[in-house]
Amino acid sequence: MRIGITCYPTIGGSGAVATELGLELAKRGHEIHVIAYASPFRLPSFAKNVYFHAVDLSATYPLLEYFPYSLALAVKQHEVALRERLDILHVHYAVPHATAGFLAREMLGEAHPLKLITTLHGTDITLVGQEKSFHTVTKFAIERSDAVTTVSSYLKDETIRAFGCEHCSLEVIPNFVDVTTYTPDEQCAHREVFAPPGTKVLLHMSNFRPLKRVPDVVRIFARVRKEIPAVLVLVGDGPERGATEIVVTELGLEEHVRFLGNLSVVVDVLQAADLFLLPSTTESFGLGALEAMACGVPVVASNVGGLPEVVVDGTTGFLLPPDDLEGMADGALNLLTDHQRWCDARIAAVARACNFSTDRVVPLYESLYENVLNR
Ligand code: GMT
Repeated sequence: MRIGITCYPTIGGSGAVATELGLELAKRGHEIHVIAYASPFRLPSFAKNVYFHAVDLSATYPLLEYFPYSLALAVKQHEVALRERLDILHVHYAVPHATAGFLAREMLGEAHPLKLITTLHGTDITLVGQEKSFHTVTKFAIERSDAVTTVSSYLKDETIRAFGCEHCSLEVIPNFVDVTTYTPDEQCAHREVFAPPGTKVLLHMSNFRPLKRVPDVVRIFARVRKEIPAVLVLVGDGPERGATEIVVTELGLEEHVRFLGNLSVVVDVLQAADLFLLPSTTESFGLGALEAMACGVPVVASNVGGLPEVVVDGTTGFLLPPDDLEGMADGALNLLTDHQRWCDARIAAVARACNFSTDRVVPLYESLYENVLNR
């Protein structure tokens, strides 16, 4: 199949999933055309069967105080679909990608029947899509997609609750992880970069948006550090970086918290960790938690959204109410001070991650594409 993929190129779960899906489909012989305003952060410089097309954002005119990204995207999607004879256009994150995709498909008309698939990822449904400025057009574009997927059952229910979507069939296709790359590494050489022997490594990875509650990650870590030697490694960057640095200073933890910033390859850092922290207020799936689990890292997280579909409370880690920082610190200590319990959680985490392996999940997308094309 010839498949167009649109996503945000910036660091974030939806761009990661879209790119990994494209790369995996390309390995399976499909031709992939990534259409985005910059090359996605997980796209390597060259991959067989993968082509990148940049959306042209260069137009300037005094009247265009706010650049119409959606229109520029629709034009590029239309152009690429026509030239590359795409069968499928698969857009990730509904706002505004589903609307642009709808426009591109309508512009092509019946002479070139392009199928539009929309994958809903999270705040496109739970926050941004519900904004007054976006709600009706997002609902319209979801309903007019040829197929819609959500990354968890929670997100499917939330889509129906917030948008109705009486006329669309929503299929849950969970996020996935390459369990041949994301594996535990018992001899991880990176560990000693972060922590001397006998010191535990706690890790958080996100785009530091307020809903990720990164300052609270530091507060949980502070409680853990009162009991055992530990360091906190923070991967990512974003609006809450400054607030997080302030909390680190207030708690006198400068020596024990490492900010690594944005990384395009995270597996070796995950392999160095003993525990992954994710106290988000909302999380439709939690891709970072899944990638950590595949590397044998137990997770302590909030019991919100789709996280219970990924992390098994009491087995692969602990899930607690988002405000229960004390409970999360206790959960972390419970695992980090009992070696047998931590080993059991590590094994269970790896086994759980295998349920979301690339080999299991990517064929679900291929089947969906085939069904849509045969309708
Ligand atoms: O929806 C977002 O906030 C953005 C998106 C992203 O691009 O990072 O994150 C969502 O999609 C990820 C991939 O499907 C999920 O793992 C995240 O849980 C989800 N984020 C939220 O629901 C907050």
